[in-house]
Amino acid sequence: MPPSLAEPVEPRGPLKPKPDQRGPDPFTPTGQPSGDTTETRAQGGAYLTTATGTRLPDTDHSLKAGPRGPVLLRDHHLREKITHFDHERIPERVVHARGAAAHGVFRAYGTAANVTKAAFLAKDVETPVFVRFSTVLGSRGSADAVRDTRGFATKFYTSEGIFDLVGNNIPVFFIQDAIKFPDIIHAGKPHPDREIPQAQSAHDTFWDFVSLHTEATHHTLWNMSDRGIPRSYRMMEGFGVHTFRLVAEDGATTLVKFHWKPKAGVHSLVWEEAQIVNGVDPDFHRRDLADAIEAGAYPEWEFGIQILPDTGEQTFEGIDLLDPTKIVPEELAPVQPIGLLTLNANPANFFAETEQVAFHVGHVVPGIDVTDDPLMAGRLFSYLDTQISRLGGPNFDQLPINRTHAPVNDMLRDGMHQTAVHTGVAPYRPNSLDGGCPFQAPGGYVEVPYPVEAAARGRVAPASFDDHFSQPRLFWLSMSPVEQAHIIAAYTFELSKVFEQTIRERQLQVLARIDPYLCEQVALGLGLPVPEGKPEVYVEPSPALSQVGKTWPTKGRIIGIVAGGDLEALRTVRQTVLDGGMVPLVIAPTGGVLPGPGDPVSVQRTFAAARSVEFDAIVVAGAPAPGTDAIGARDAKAGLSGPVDPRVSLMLNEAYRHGKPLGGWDGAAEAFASAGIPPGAPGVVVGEAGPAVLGEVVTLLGGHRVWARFPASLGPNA
Ligand code: HDD
Repeated sequence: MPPSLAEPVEPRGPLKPKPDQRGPDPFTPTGQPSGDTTETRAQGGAYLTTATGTRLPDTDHSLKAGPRGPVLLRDHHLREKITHFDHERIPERVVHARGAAAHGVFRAYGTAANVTKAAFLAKDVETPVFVRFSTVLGSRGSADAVRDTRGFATKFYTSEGIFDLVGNNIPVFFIQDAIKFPDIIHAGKPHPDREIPQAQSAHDTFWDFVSLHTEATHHTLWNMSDRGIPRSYRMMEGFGVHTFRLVAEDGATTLVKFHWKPKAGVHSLVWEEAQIVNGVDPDFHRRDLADAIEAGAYPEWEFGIQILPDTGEQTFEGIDLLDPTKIVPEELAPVQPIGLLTLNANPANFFAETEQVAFHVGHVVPGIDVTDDPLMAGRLFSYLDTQISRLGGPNFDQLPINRTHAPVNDMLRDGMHQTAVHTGVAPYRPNSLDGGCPFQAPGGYVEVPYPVEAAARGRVAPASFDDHFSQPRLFWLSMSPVEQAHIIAAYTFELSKVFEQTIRERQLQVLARIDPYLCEQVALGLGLPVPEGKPEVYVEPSPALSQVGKTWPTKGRIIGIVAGGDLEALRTVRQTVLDGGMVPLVIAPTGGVLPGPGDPVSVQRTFAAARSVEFDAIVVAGAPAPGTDAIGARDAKAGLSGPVDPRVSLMLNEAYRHGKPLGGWDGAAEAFASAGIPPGAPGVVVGEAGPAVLGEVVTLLGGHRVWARFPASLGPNA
């Protein structure tokens, strides 16, 4: 029955959770199945109660001494309601405050079983997961599509305890030692005096720091590349960043780097598009993830490892594996797939799950160990510490989203927000009163007895950590010409927002050490002299780092269809898009259904609400209706004659400039012309009405963008 517009007057039965709102199975705080099989949502019941379950007949009026009299202090319901509201917020994460998350499942291929005894990596084992994606710098309400690193944190609820892989979409980090973390974050956050700019690096303090602290050069270069503005969380790679140590059943150890490879491909926005997105839909990535899961287009990643021998030096082909500013190129050590991650359920409650989830690098399981990377050492301290302040005490592991699926028999007791009712009298060891329980567990987690180098104590770093430029050069040389052009534009944009000229000049000196052409072009854009300096090292490029030139599945991509005269062709194209696993959105002057013969076609976007950034490709299904006045739908007129609505022209113009595939028929050419698109432009398909045009558009979409439309870098390395 369709919902009524009037306020309901009768209570209804408890609401069942939607299938995709199921959280992890309920477990008691001590890890035993709770036996709680009720499937009601909180607030699912019919009648309002206090927090302690007393039914309430009125929540709209305070208790007063008469209709015009004072409110009485004895009104417990008023005070409970307001007090609880006053305390609804918890401190946002000091970094990665803005995020979105989803539940899913990880299925292991078994291909890692020879290098690790981790039970969840054995063949065909399925493990529930919760994944939270995030930006780093912005606060909780900031926009999604800013230029920034993205967090990619995965909680595996394994049978042996929780494994948290707290990674990013960029495989290197700004700093080599955790003691520098407050410095880089203070530099990147808004200026302390006016608290601007929000969620961006285009400001003085960021560039001041990274231009002085050159170990940040590699990460900053990735941020300035297209990786800094992903198209979707679904279309990002993920990296564990550090080198980890795996332990096999026989005790043999292997060093590995963890990778997540998205099945949908690695795609990015273009900069102007990202800026428009942040105004038009600040929740772009959050919405995209939730919509895709709700539509059944489950995002998937293959989990992979680069396997590196655990030699005493902990280097590979001259690359220091303890230095988190370095990658190991895939050409030297291919990523070997070890499992598949599928995100298949949205959180039921943002606060309870996405906000309260607490990751910790120290949550590892038998078969996985950390290394002596000094960045990781500090993280092993920081994550536990931050949860205590953010979640208000040491019992955050008992929150439903953080609960392990393995039985818990710890001797941790009491503390703020303790929800377990521990039994037994002897939370100490040794004891006899509880029969000696819990006993120490044979076969439990044992840290690898890795020898510690005999050296004098000191605030020191290995000499290899001084190499800050070989890998930035490697990354630059691995980019396609169009990606290089984007990097040049990004540095030019960001540095043009820097007020202090000395900072800009200093950063140009850094760029000169990456590549002379990059430096020269940015200097040109800034109107500054090109500094002395040149790259000091020769490196081989790594083609695997480029996002351009491959073909990817188009499942889950969004096709805008501008409604035109031929409804039959529109219907066919819409259905073909759906059949291809993509999302068709019909765009028309007004909402409702399109006028015309045959089955009704619903409009998803009006001209007033549509903007190019929402679509991966656009099809103009015949001459678009001229639309309405610029304000809204009031004066909508049927009929196809008249000038193209300026909002359609703008939409096509933007989509064209952002390299999106375009197609159309019967009058579409005029619409493209009205958008300033030259006839015969690359990636603009005009032909017979129907699926043939769509087919070509979808083929182009497989390459993500029509790269030929972008001006390419013309430098000597292009
Ligand atoms: Fe961190 C959160 C990733 C270095 C201290 N970090 C946080 C999150 C991600 C990362 C994805 C968000 C987790 C979530 O969704 O809840 N961090 C990284 C990566 C790093 C890194 C890939 C380098 C390889 N982080 C790092 C250092 C420190 C921290 C060196 C401190 C010394 N990170 C934190 C934190 C946060 C955090 C303060 C904030 C909220 C939280 O932990 O739970 O502890």
